[in-house]
Amino acid sequence: MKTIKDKVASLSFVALLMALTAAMFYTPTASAHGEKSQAAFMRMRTIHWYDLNWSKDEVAVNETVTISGKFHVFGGWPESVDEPDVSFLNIGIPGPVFIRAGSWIGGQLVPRSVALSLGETYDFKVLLKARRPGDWHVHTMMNVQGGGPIIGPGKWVTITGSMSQFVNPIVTLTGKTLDLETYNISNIYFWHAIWYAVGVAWMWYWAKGPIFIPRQLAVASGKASTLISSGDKKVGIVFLVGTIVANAYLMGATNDEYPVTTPLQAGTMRGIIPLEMPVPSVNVVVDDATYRVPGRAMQMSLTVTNNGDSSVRLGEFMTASVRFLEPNVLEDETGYPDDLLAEEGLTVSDNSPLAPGETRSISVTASDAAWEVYRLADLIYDPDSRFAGLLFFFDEAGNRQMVMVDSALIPSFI
Ligand SMILES: [Cu+2]
Repeated sequence: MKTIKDKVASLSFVALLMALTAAMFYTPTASAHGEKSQAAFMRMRTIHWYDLNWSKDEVAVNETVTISGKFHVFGGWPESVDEPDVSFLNIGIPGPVFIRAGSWIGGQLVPRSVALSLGETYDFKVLLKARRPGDWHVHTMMNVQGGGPIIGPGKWVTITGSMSQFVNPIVTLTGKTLDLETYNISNIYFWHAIWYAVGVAWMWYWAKGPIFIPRQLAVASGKASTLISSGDKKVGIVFLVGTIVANAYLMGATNDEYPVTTPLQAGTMRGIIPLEMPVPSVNVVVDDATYRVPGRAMQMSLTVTNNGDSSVRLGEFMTASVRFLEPNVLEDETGYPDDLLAEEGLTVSDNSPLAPGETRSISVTASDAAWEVYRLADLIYDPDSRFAGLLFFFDEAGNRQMVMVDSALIPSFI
């Protein structure tokens, strides 16, 4: 005989299972991506994103935004992160608020993973189509197998309009036009509901009787075999045979209706062509680098030699997507995200033009709240406390040279 307690126990068990299953369908909206919590060395010593451009700040549903720019794959890639042999150019957004209509590296379409080479620089472009209205933080991102997602800078983009207006038409290889956004959606709901119901029926059948304690007692007293009746066995067979038959029949029916299918394409694309970068005529040696914790400033002593034929000045230091500018040399006109831009963040002890053939020792200070806000200062607690970044020099004609720096960073707490 079933007691009230047993009934309550089994009902709550079923309710718990249903709640757990339903929870899998619940995906709340997130507006940030934890970009600040990614280890500082990951952002400083892996992929350096620069020259970025988000084509628009505001778009209507169905309109497109292009994100383009360059990334430098740091030659001193950390040992604790797998090398970018299998990398996927992605976009960091909170769910499918945009769809990716296409992405390119070095002018080549890259719908799948690519192999990147350390020390090389690539240009890239991602075409996005707006889907869900709202304010979204849109980041560049590189997914590296064995390394995780490596996040680039994010910029707020507003999507206006209504999601119900969103369309995603494609032409299949057999010449049919269909809208991927709504294609067969009722069919998908129908079959999810059917199998959900079958699953719940299965759970309900086994949880309806007395569970836990009566069964535990039966097992403990050696009567475990009495727990499963011949009726239970029949029900089990009906579920098993029914599921196999239904699957076989439905698979056959689907194959008849859609005779031509191709699998999702995977694999790694090799031979992506990097940008041909001129050998820099400016040579930089990092003599030492310290981070002053109270001042939120990094100070580098550099020995700079100009081997070119035009005098140069230092205009920018960029690390982990934070740009420190020397305001006398460079002003940002690209609309780079404010929180990642230290417009007057770079101070150089002597930034008068460095003549061709001249060598000078300079002290360069990169200071901004971003060191703390973006948790880059956490670097000083790493067992391999190094920083890396890009220095940009400008000659008289405004030509730019990019020089990579990489050095140990010693913290100073006073
Ligand atoms: Cu973000």
